[in-house]
This record gives sequence, structure tokens and C-alpha cells, in this order.
Amino acid sequence: MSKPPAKLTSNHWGIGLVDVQDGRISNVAPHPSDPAPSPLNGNIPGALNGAARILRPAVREGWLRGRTGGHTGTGTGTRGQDSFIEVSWDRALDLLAAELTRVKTTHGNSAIYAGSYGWSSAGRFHHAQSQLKRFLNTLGGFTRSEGNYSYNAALATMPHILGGGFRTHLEQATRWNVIAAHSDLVVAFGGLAMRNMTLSDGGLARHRVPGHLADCAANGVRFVCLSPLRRDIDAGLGAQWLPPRPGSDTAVMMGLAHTLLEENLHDTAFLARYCTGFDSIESYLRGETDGEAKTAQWAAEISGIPADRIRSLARDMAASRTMITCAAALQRADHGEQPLWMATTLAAMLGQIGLPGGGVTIGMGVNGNVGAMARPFRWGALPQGRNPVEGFIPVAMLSEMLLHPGSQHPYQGQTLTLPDIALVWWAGGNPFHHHQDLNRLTRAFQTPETVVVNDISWTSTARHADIVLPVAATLERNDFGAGHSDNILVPMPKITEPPGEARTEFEIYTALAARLGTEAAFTEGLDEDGWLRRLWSETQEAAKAAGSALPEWEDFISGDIAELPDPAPHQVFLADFREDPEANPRPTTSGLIELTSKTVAAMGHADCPGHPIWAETRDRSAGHAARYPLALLSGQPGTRLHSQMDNGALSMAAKIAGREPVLIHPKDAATRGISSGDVVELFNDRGRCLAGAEVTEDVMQGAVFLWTGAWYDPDPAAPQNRDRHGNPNTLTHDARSSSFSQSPASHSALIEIRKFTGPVPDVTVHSPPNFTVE
Ligand SMILES: Nc1nc2c(c(=O)[nH]1)N[C@H]1C(S)=C(S)[C@@H](COP(=O)(O)OP(=O)(O)OC[C@H]3O[C@@H](n4cnc5c(=O)[nH]c(N)nc54)[C@H](O)[C@@H]3O)O[C@H]1N2
Ligand SMILES: Nc1nc2c(c(=O)[nH]1)N[C@H]1C(S)=C(S)[C@@H](COP(=O)(O)OP(=O)(O)OC[C@H]3O[C@@H](n4cnc5c(=O)[nH]c(N)nc54)[C@H](O)[C@@H]3O)O[C@H]1N2
Ligand SMILES: [Mo]
Repeated sequence: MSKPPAKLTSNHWGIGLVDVQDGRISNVAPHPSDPAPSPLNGNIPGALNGAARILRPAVREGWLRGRTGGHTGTGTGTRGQDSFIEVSWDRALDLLAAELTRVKTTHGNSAIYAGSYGWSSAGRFHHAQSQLKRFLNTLGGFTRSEGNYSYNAALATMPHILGGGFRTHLEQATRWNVIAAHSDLVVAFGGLAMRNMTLSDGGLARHRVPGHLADCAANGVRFVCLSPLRRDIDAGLGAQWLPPRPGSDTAVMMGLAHTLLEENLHDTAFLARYCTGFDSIESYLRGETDGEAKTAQWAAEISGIPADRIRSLARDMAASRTMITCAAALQRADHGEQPLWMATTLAAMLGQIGLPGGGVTIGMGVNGNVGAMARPFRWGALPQGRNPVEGFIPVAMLSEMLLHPGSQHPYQGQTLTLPDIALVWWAGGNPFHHHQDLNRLTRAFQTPETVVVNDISWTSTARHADIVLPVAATLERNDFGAGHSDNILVPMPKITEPPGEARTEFEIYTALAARLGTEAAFTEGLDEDGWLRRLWSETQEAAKAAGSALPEWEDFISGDIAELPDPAPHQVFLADFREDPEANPRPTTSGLIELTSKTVAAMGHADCPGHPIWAETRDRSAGHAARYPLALLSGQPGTRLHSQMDNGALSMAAKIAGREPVLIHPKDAATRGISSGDVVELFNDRGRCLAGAEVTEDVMQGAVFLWTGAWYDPDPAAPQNRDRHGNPNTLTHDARSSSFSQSPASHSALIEIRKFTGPVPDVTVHSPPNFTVE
């Protein structure tokens, strides 16, 4: 008998052709149209069939028996360590409906925090955050979060510098084919990590960047990778590697800019016509403001990159068609606004902004569609409705909010008062992976009266909940996929039944809404199929308006991908502005590129004044380098998406001694007696974790690199709740980048590392938690 054809699915990292054996996913193969498929499909079978799958609704024992551990304000409690009691859906939904009613009546809707930050999974209808927010909006709303963990400082800063939303800058980025054809030199701060371009939010049907980079190499485009990790650029590009001390990029850029000034290599005509405020930054660079000239020598002392290399790079940049790129990592740091502003200043001094293959791209490499593809029109999406609650927090103020309700904080020229939260609900994110300083977050998570988490697996966040709802995964529900910046629509038919009693979130909210009297508002009388048809017909209408045709729903969902034309195949960022700045002004206050911003200056943030400044990272300014000499890098893992499917085969195969690998330079390893394969302990005053050592010259001396996303596995019996598995956020601080943008600053932590000599504990987080019976 011939095998039935494999069915399609879509994830943030690409399309998959799914094989099923005995009702379970056995393999997910790439789509034949993808020239460079992501390896991440390899995690799907192991994770969806894994022991950590949440199979039934569960309630934390302490909460069920007497609501212990909540809202004491002291940050002590047993959330995260307690056992769970599995209950029926009816019981779980009755408990939750009653709790929502009680919280609303007693505290009001603003006491519900459902910012629920996270990537969840691809699919236009079953998008976890949209479903949750729509449901809560029908109930009177919730406190939301603003911004993201990816490029929050850029979201706040770039509108003041280049004007317009930062997301539009990503969408309008100069295309890689233009770079391949026109650039001589690409100077990549933070590199261009190939592993990071394997995905894009909402989906990435075709991986195009590897092909573009091969074209760059064939055309002789030269690359300089300024990053602490050699692996941050494709080896095939033959890049020159100049590792700066982490956090010192702004100084390097200033050293380059000072060289341009000194050698009269800056483009004064461009600066005069297209920019405002260069005079202030010029005085600052020359040292007229603070008595310190930002020379190449000054930058060398801060960054460790030799002064003559900085000078020769500046000359090369001025003599070449140069594209400057910045990884988002640079701004996920103390004073993360500054490298963005300074990179733009440097590009303005070169005068190539708006020319093919020249200028600056912030966020190149942040995903596989930046510079490679854009969305031709808006796809149909589940409407979230209106949130009557106006209050919000900047996304990275989560612990601050829970630990210090009512406290006041500066934010983009305003003063925010943090709300008092009684109920936290998370669906589609993993704060015990993504937030900084997990010991502080653990204390913060003791303060709400109730925590609700929906997830596929028993992540550490699910273990910190009172009510845990098991949800169906992508392959277990009908949907269609389309990337936020892609041109391909993917049918995502349901392939297997959800395991145990897991349900779709739409079913869960429908049943809850029925208990709360909001079913009609939530469903609008439509079931899953009705909604899919509505979203598809909206997408068809938008396609028609854009001059394209899409198949009918029945044909699409049972067929193959639908591809639309690329809206701007040879796009050059800011070309129209360069062509005619009067006719195409930038949406800034002046209409020009603002190298000094009066608006930002008037907000009065000392840590983010009106033009780029050099400022040292917090841990170093506080003198912690004496005890904790190593900079902790914690970039995105090549073996998974953040923490998703950490128990899948690809992710597990990369672990060392069952733990997340930490990269350490041979000299740093030798002085500490560490060899490859050793279990090591990383520590500072905030926390500690175990990891598996990989000794390699690929990471610069003075820095260690621990991938993000290993499920947090705290040991309450060990000092500082030592994490057994290797999550870098045990060590990071959750003070934000600056008082201006309040962005996450995960890349600015100092640590020490030693060989772990105690009995090595098992990693427990890939198994279910303890269950008891009532
Ligand atoms: N130290 C350090 N920390 C970092 C970073 C760093 O560089 N260094 N990077 C930061 C960045 S850029 C980001 S974007 C964040 C990422 O942080 P998150 O987006 O929170 O991380 P994910 O692992 O993608 O979490 C998604 C969760 O949703 C679940 N999920 C998937 N599909 C569904 C669904 O349909 N329904 C529900 N209910 N759940 C679902 C997954 O199982 C997973 O637990 O991390 C940030 N944290
Ligand atoms: N495979 C895979 N790809 C992903 C993700 C994933 O989880 N897995 N996540 C996606 C998401 S949500 C995002 S936001 C993007 C993130 O995209 P980025 O922010 O670009 O990625 P990171 O991995 O955080 O950082 C890139 C590199 O910057 C370097 N770096 C760190 N600090 C510094 C510094 O101070 N100076 C310099 N010069 N370099 C520094 C590190 O060596 C790191 O490898 O990646 C996306 N791509
Ligand atoms: Mo991100």
C-alpha cells in the first residue's frame, strides 16, 4: 500500500512535511522549495511526544488546599516547588471562572496582568496571546505590556533618530541582493549569526539568506565581524574577526568616528543636508564637552581592539561602499540605546545612507527575512477587541511591578506608576526562560494571588502556576500560517489529536466565556472552522486589492503553499529620502536624521541624553569585575527557538553532560582547571547555574557564552537555588537598559566560573512535576 502524502505544517523556523506513525508525529521533513531548511524541525517529534507534555488540567496543591503562598508582598512562598493535583476540565474551568469573577469584583480588571509576552507558535488563528487578550477584553480588559525582549531599545529610540516605527525600518531594510551587487564592505557589529536567520516571527517559508551570502562571497564583498564570538558570522565569508569587549561597541564606533573627523574623511555635505545636530556630537567626539577626546586610542583601551586596527578600518569604510549592520544583541544591554544612535551617526558621517549597498541597518540578522523578504499586504488576523484598561508596563518591568506595586518610574519622558496585580496569566511565553534575574522573578512570582499558565509542556513557568491548562500544539489544530514579513501562505491542517485531555485555546476560552456570560462576544457565533474561513476570506480580499488571487479555503487547506510576489525585491533603505529630502522628509521632528534629538533631550533622562554618549555597563561601573571578571554572553541557541522544545532531539543532542554548553576560551579555562566536557558552575551575587564546558578559541578571552533557553531547573536545597541545567538568566540583572526605554539588558552581566566538584545532580525539568491526589 502506498503511503498517504505527508501533510504540511508551519513553524517560526519554516515549513515541515509531517509523517505520522501510530497516530503520533514520527518525522518532520523540509519542504522541497526551501533552499536551506532549518534543522529545528528535528525537535518537534520528541517535544510533542515528550514526557514533559502537559496532559490534564492541574492545580497547585497549596493553592487548592488554602491559597497559600500568595500576595504576601514578602516574596516568600512555595510557587515553583509545590506538587500539583490533576483535575477535570469542568473543575478547572469552574475554579478559574470563579477566580476571575472574584479578582474583577475585588480589585478591578487592572489587577489582571496578561502582557503574556512570548513567541508562542505560528498560525494566524490559534495565536496564544491574541486568543487570551480577546477573551480578557470581553471580560473588561487587563494590564498589558509594551515592547518586546528582542529590540525594545530600538523600538523606543529609532523613531527619534530616523523617524517612523522601528519595525518599518526592518521591513524596509536594504535587500541582500543589493548588498551583494553594490557593497564593498559590510561591517557587522554583533556579527550576522547564520543560526539566528533560520527563523522569522510568524514563519519563514524559504531560507534565502545563505544564498545571498554566497553571492556576496562570490562578488568579493568583504566582511568585518565585530563580535565576541567568531561563530557569529558564516565561515564561508572569510570575514575578519575583531572581537570587542562586550558592551564596548559604542566606544569602538566613536573611535572610528573620531578617526574620520581627524582625517577629514567625513561627508560634511551629507551631514548638512540630511542630518540635524552633528555639531553637538562633533564637540563630544573631540572632547570639548567632557574633556575626553574619543580617539581610536581611547576606544582601544575600552574595547581591546588595537587603535591601529580601528584607524585602518575607519579609512577602509570611508574608501568603500560600506554597509554597517548592528545585531539586536547590542541594544539588549545596559545603555543599549547608544550603539544604535552611534551606528547611525557613523553611517551619516560616511554619507552613504540611501545609496545601494551603503548606510546602516539596525537588526540585520535578527531574523531570516530582514533584507530578504517583506509581506505584500496584511494577512487576516484574529481581532483582539478593545482593552478598556489603559495601564501598561514596559515589558521588562515584570518583577519590578510584582515586587513594588505603586512605585513610580521614568519612561520616555513620563512617570509610570506600577499597578498592583492580583492575577497573572501567561499563554505562549516562558518568563522563567526569558526574563532576567530568575531568583528575583521567583520572589516576584510569589506575590500574586493566582497565576494561570497555558502551555504545551511543563516548562518552569508552568511549574510556577496555580492553574495549569494543557493546550493543543500546532500540529493538533487547523490553521494557516504566514510570516510577519514573508510572502508565502502555508496550510496547517490538523494532523494528530492532542494528547491526553489537551484542548485548543479557542475551545478553552469558549467554555470559560460560557461560564462568565461572554460567549457570544468571544466567539461571535463562529466555531474554529467559521473563524478560519473568515480570516482566510479577509486575506483573499487583501490579496485581490493588491492584484493577486488566492485559492478557495477548501483547496488551499488540502493543498500546497501559496506564494505571492515580493513587494520590493531591490529595496534600498531611505533611497527616497536621499533622492529628495524635501518631498520625502523623515517622520522626525525636523524631517531629517536626528544625530541630536531635542525631543529626547527634553525628556531629561541622564542615562540617555540628546545625542549618543559612551557609558560603561553597570556591573563594571560598580566595580564587580574584580570578583566576577568574565562577561556573560547569552545569545540565541542554534538548536531551538528560545526555550521551545528544549526536550526535542536536536536540542538534547547538543547538551554536554546533560547540561547547556558554555563556551570558554582556552586561557580562561586553563587558569581555572576547566576542560571540555566538565560540568562547571557559573556564579555571581544574583545566582548560579551548572553548565557543560566547551573550551574553544571561538569565544574571546574574558567572555563566556551560554546559550539561552535551557529550561530553568532550580534546586531549592542548593545555594542561591542553583539551576541544574544552565539558564543564563540565573546570572543576568533585570535593571533595564536606561530610564528612557526601560528595555531588557540581558547582555550586561559579569560572572565567575569554576569546575563543579560536588555530586552532579540530575536535570529534573524534562520530567513532569510531582503529582498528588486530593
Ligand atoms: N539572557 C537572555 N535572555 C533572553 C534573551 C537573550 O538574548 N539573553 N533573548 C530574549 C528574546 S530576544 C526573546 S524574544 C525572549 C523569548 O522568550 P519567549 O518568547 O518567552 O520564549 P519561548 O521559548 O519562545 O516561549 C514560548 C512558550 O510558548 C509555548 N507555546 C508554543 N506554542 C504555544 C501555544 O500555541 N499556546 C501556548 N499557550 N503556549 C505555546 C512554548 O512551549 C514556550 O513555553 O527571550 C529573551 N530572553
Ligand atoms: N536559532 C535561533 N534563531 C533565532 C532565535 C532563536 O531562539 N533561535 N531567536 C530569534 C529572536 S526572538 C531574536 S530577537 C533574534 C536575536 O538576534 P540577535 O540579537 O542578533 O541575536 P543574539 O544571539 O542575541 O546576539 C547575536 C550575537 O551578538 C553578540 N554579542 C552579544 N553582546 C555583544 C556586544 O556587546 N557587542 C558585540 N559586538 N556583540 C555582542 C553575541 O556573540 C551573539 O552571538 O534572533 C532570532 N533568531
Ligand atoms: Mo527576540
